[in-house]
Amino acid sequence: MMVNLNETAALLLNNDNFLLLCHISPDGDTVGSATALARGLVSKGKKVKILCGDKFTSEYSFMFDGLEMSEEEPRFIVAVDVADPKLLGAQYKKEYGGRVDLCIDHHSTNVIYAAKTCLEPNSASAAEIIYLLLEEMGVEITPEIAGCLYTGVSTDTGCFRFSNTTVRTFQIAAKLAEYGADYYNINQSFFETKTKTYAALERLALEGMRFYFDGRCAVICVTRSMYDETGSNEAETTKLANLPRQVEGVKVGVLMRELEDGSFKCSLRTHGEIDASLIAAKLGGGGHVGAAACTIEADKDKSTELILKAIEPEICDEDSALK
Ligand SMILES: [Mn+2]
Repeated sequence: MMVNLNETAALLLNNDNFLLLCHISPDGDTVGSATALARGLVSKGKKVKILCGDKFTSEYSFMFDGLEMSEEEPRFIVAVDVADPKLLGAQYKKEYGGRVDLCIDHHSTNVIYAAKTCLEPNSASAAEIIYLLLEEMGVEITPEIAGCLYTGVSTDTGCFRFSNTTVRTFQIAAKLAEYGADYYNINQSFFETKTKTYAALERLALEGMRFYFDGRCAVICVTRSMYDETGSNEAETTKLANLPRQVEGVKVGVLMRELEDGSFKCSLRTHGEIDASLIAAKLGGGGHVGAAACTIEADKDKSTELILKAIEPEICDEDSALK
């Protein structure tokens, strides 16, 4: 059943012992949304625990500062920014996938798996929805909550550069700054500072960038051996996803990264005129117009072939008539 903000706020206020679930390969939006919601619920006297199928990296740790996690058995399960139960990871999918009480999300590809779903596909981030929800619940927005939400809002929009950014995004960001979000340090941490290992991985990945379809598609590929070579790790690769699209003339940017089992996760980025989620959906994935992902269970060559085949009709559609 679909629920609006009002109904969602009432649901949260009328329940207790919450478990908030984040998606695997956690990003600023899923973590920022979960921690902000957790803080809001705690301020209303509720007990809350947050879980994620993958470990949270250290750049997110400030969002958990001073946030007390409940040890109680969860009674109300909320997934935030999770479009599909498989994004909970194998263990939590098995444990909780079939009994999520409420899903708060902004992915148009949400498979509607929760008992109740609060979905706003035009929202640039889940954090924007959480902000409106906390206001609806009468939660006082502290500087800590504002910082968590600003992290979600800024990271899902690439610091307000992506095509999903709206007037409302700026309005909410301004509100969050007013409420005391430490936007300078958050921007520095997520958009300026690179670890040495990431810088090495980026150099290696860019060296291997390949272009297809007259330069309209750029692909970079990260293999497991690159982690050994650079000391980097999978968590650091998320930032690479935006790089291929930065090249002039590129309409679809692809990051392929090899997973532990040898399959390839493909992250797609477009400028919004080509629907990345349509391409990802052909291979069992999903996401947004400007950013989507899928996992291909094949080796590097076969995975590249399959992703290019999925991209070709979308990228060649309008221009092929001109040739
Ligand atoms: Mn998101």
